[in-house]
Amino acid sequence: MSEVLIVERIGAVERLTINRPDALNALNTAVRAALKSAFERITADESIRAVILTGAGEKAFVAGADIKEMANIGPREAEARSRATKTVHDAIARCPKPVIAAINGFALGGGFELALACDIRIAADNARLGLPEVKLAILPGGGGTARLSNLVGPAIARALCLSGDLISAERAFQLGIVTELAPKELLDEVVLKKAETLAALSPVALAQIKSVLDIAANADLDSALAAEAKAFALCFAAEDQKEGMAAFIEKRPARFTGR
Ligand code: DAK
Repeated sequence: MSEVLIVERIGAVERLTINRPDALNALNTAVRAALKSAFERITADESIRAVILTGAGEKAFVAGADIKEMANIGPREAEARSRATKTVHDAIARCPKPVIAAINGFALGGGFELALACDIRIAADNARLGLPEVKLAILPGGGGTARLSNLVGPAIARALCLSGDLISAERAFQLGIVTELAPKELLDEVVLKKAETLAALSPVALAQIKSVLDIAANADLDSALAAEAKAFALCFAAEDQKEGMAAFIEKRPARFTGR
């Protein structure tokens, strides 16, 4: 059996490719487990400074949770899957390195939710995104309702969740769901360039920014601002801050070490 997750290292960037192209990379138990352990490993590996998540083949990023695996389960099993899905999303959120979703085709249901758990979404111009769960008489149970509402506001989130309609990459870009579009054949190149740019930044600053953005998304303004002030101060305890500012003053590129 071929591996469900292809792992590649390109300098300080790790690319994870979900590899079930015959099932449009649908998320089954094996893929979820592989993703969780990959992100735990990446979190602990200082040499990895940015991550790309994408799908194998020409057609899909991820076309959702595996419907065939899910068709006959009961509520208990559904709850267990819900927990398993959350652990994957938590592993991405807790990973202190930036994670870019390279959306190379359909990003539907659990696949859209997986992309929403990433930090940055870049899509091929022919990609299609949506939450079609309602058409299967279920709901976006992997954070789709909440994360999408946070991202685009309740009106658009309601329209997408309740209709199950798919949207084009262009529409997703207009809505701010994806931040960049690339011609399909250039997507890998564009995403790798972005990942390499992020990988050259300070891991200390990136980790603090991720953590503070997460707090800002979930806390009241005072708590978020307090967390931001603490994280700002923490950056000044790191060598990277000295290096970044010295490099600016000396008009040279900075060499960040994460110390
Ligand atoms: N699961 C399993 N197999 C899938 C699949 C999926 N989600 N999507 C596609 N495939 C399979 C097809 O069955 C087909 O397999 P064979 O028949 O060749 O064996 C193969 O991939 C190619 O698909 P098509 O022949 O359908 O390709 P088309 O180009 O005609 O259509 C499509 C592409 C993406 C429009 C279509 O495949 C499609 O509508 N797929 C289903 C999309 C969908 O409904 N996705 C949402 C699934 S539900 C949870 C968290 C999350 C979730 C649930 C719970 N908890 C935390 C509890 C998420 C739920 C979902 O994502």
